[in-house]
Amino acid sequence: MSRRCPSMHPIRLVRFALSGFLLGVVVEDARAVDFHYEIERFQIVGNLAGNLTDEFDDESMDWDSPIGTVSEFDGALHLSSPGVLDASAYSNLNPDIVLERSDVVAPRPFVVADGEGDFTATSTWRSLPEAPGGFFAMGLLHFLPIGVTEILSVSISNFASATADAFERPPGLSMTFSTVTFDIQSQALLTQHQESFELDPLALDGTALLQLEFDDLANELGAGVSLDGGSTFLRPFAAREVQLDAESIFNSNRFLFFGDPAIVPEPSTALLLGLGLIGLARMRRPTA
Ligand SMILES: [Ca+2]
Ligand SMILES: [Ca+2]
Ligand SMILES: [Ca+2]
Repeated sequence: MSRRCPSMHPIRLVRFALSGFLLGVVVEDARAVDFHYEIERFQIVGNLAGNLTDEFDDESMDWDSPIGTVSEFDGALHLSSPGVLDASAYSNLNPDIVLERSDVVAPRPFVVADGEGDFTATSTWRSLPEAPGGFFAMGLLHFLPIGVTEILSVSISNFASATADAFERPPGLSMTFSTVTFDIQSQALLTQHQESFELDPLALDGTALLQLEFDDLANELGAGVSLDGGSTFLRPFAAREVQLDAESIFNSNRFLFFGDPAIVPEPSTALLLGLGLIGLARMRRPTA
């Protein structure tokens, strides 16, 4: 355990580990968007959980470390605006990316661990994200040695062209299997590996199921998306090797839910903004 971060108190390490991806740097920005994602249920079958479901039907938001706007009512967990504006999460991928985040961590009973058997984790979302920057995801956080945290996630995005370019993903509706690592202390994004697959809007019935499947023997995680209420799953990506912790050390092996629409100015907006700033600079010059 001490190899991970010998000088830090476990509680602080938890906070660092989660905040690295959940908080980032809060920025003032006028580009906030309206969004509202609803999770109908979350279920894990296998591993430590056995067969555990949260239907979100007790009107009590009892999940952990919420940021932005997270609430429970009407039989669902809601991730909605206003979120926390975050310009740092992908700043080394593209400095134009600002996320508006409403995120939350699944509570303790949903913890998993290496060596405890296969599992399938499935979340059911009531609607799909809307353009220009719609994005939601289910992820699994665990530690790598030497102060690095890794999150594997499956997501659905609906990006207009500028946002899609910034993320290096296809525009429109797509599913992405992503692995990111970040430094626990500095919270800097270290690596990102993502594969995306375009979704056919005609195939949708309005709901989306996100799934992560763990093969304990092979130590591999697979990602799937269902657009027909769970009858069939799209699994266009190869499973990825993952070395989960053998126990949940300092809150590792936790499931995370992200409602993080991305805000990237379209070129016309950026151009107008640029022209406006030039105009402002010229106006101010005589008095400077
Ligand atoms: Ca429900
Ligand atoms: Ca509840
Ligand atoms: Ca294993």
